[in-house]
Amino acid sequence: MKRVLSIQDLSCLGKCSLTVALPIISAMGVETSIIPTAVLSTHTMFDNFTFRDLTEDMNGIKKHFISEGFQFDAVYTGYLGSREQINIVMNYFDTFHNNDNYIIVDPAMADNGKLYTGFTPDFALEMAKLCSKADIILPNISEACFMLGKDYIGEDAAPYEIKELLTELTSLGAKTVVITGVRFKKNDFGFMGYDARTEGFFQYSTEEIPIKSHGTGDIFASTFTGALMNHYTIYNALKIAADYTCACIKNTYNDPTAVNYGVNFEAEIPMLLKMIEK
Ligand code: PXL
Repeated sequence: MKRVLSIQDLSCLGKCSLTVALPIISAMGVETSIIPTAVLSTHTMFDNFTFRDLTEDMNGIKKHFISEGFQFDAVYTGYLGSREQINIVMNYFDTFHNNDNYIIVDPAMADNGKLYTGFTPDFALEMAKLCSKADIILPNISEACFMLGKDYIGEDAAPYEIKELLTELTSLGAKTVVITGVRFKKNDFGFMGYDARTEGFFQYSTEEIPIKSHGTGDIFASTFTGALMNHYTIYNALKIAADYTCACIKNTYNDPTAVNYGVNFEAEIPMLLKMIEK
């Protein structure tokens, strides 16, 4: 069985980061080890959330993993709480990266041109350093702009502008860069990517569902990681992630009882398993 290590926060309520990565990657038949970097009462879109920083535990966990000789088929990171945590995670990459595994970074820190509560532009530049050590990075348009120290180009940026971001991000060091949340035209929403080895661009889109919700980037990145571990190519794993994320958002849109702080990813897990023939 493949084994993934996911490093991100544990938000008690809110359906994001580890509470999304664990069920989705596990459901896809992949062992999911975790490093919870912090425990929050909710994700940061709620007011008055609590935040228990677990930075102090991160090095001890790594040391123990090394002493046990644990290896991972992928290390996947999402939301990280501080520059110090980013530095520790870089160290995890140095320790656990090898020629046969993947380092996947979702630099979860911004949306709609705004950094999440508690983050500064300096934090984004540190995240860019983390991305330089990854095989595959999955920023949205806001995160891409912040990491490049550029003005936000907006959600309706033209394809040539996205392509510019992609090539600039590739020069940071990742082999495959994928920008998520790209609107190709009205009602047509997806990702655009660049493979530095083939110097080729690629893209894929699904129908755009007219609601925005938290945690959808985490659903996309987790599903991508799980599909990659199920031997899909990078492009096909990204397509599966886009189709599943779209199905989750659609399910939520059609559910009058749905919550407004996350999407109904649980209800679409059977559909995901069918897609990967499990
Ligand atoms: O979904 C990204 C995410 C992860 N973790 C925390 C967050 C967010 C987005 O708001 O607040 C704590």
